[in-house]
This record gives sequence, structure tokens and C-alpha cells, in this order.
Amino acid sequence: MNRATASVALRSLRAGALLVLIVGAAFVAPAASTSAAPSSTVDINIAKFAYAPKEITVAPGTKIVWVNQDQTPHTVTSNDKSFASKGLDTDDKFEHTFAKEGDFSYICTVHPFMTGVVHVRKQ
Ligand SMILES: [Cu+2]
Repeated sequence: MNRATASVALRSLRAGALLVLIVGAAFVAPAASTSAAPSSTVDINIAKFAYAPKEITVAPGTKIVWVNQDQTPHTVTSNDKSFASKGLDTDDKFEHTFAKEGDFSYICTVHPFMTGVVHVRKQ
């Protein structure tokens, strides 16, 4: 084996190693690419007879979790009836995932002066 042949052999060895890396990556890549970005979760506190924040803008697919921090029961009831909680006691939670874009106003049916709105927008 002369020097030129050895060089070619080394080059093909490197190419082979590169091929193994590429093939290996191809096996790894699908698993990585199928793990979609997790949808986000946003908390809205219910405290002192108010939703906080009262108004919020989120992306489609966002889950909102309302948590009643008052000593008084409250509800989360949408004006278009697309979601409605039961009466939430202290520390009770209600969650709803907003799949579609739109503006979703809601109130507490026990205290209708308590209002909130969720804007769902592609971001
Ligand atoms: Cu209330």
C-alpha cells in the first residue's frame, strides 16, 4: 500500500464514519421532531372578588387554570356557554383549553360584577 492508496483508504474510512453519523442521526431525529412543543398553561387567580389578570391574550391551545383564592365561592362562566365551572370553593381550580381563536368573556354567576375576558390569538 503506497502513500496515495493509504490516503484514499483513510478518506473512505472518514466517509464511512460520516455515513454512520448521518444514518445514526436519521434514527434519532424522528423521535426529536415528533415531540411537539408542549402547550402552555396560564394561571388566573380569583381573589378579592376579581379575576387577575382580568384580561389576557393567549395562543390557541393554551390551557387556563383559574384558582379561587377567596373565602367565598365563585364561578367561571363564559357568556357564550362554551365553558362553565361549578361553584368553586376556596383553593378549587377550574381549567379550560382554548383551541380556537376568539374573544371569550366570562363572569362569576354568583357575583355578576366580576368579569374577565380571554383573547385567543395566533402569536
Ligand atoms: Cu364570585
